[in-house]
Amino acid sequence: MTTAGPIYVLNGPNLNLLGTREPDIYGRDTFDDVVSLCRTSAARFDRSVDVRQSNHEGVLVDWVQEAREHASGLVLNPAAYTHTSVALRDALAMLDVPVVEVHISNVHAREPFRAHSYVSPVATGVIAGLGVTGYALAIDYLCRTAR
Ligand code: CA2
Repeated sequence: MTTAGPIYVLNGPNLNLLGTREPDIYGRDTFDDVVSLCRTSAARFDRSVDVRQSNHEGVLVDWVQEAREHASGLVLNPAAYTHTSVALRDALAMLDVPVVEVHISNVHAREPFRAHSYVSPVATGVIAGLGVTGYALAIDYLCRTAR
């Protein structure tokens, strides 16, 4: 029997600052709290996560390419690159594993430019507006479905 690969949890620009401002939109949890939440969620299924954050589009593209080889599933909060990045979308389109796009805030209830995502059409599913709980739900889904 082979062991399932880790679930990659990739986060885009500024999410390292989570919990330091705009608590009305993003809540009070810090990025470290998100890392702990992801680990706990996966551990329930005896699975592991690899949680990363970058402010750089090319780094995120590199990690998505790496996920093709090593991950059993991907949780992605592309942050602002959601609304701008064709490069990220193209990298995701080459993935064979399931991808869950997560947004802490409800992007459809905010400025109109946040309603469009380059990522959603190539994602398996999308969670938005449930706070950081969205990460736990995405990991729960991937643990139940992705091997
Ligand atoms: O709601 C989300 O998770 C977003 O992906 C967050 C992005 C935003 O550009 C998207 O439209 C929606 C922004 C991330 C900013 O990160 C923070 C930095 C400091 C405090 C709180 C959040």
